[in-house]
Amino acid sequence: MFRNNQSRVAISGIVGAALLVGGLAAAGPANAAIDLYQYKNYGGTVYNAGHGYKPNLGTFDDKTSSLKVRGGDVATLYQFVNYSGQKSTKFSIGSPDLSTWSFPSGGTWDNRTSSVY
Ligand SMILES: [Ca+2]
Repeated sequence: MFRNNQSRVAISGIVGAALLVGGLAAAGPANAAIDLYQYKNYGGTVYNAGHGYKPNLGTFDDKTSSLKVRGGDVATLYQFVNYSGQKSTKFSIGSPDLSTWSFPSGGTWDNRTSSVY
């Protein structure tokens, strides 16, 4: 009986610590996430952009062709790094095909994204 109580206390302590760490790490709602995809219809390589705040996509620069936005996050795409250049509409669900979103200076948003907020 004593042993059972001891392990119960230990387990609830671990769960409490994990919840605290998760709360501190998350900048948005739990399970919220922005995923960028290399091809339309969420195909090819995926780049997990977390909650956004990605000023430089590195090797994924100008590669995004579709995106998913989950759990209450909102994603704005930018033409250049550091949230500069043209910016997209605010995507709250995402888009299966960025070639259907026209770019202000001509063409589309396909393969144009360099940063995500
Ligand atoms: Ca770009």
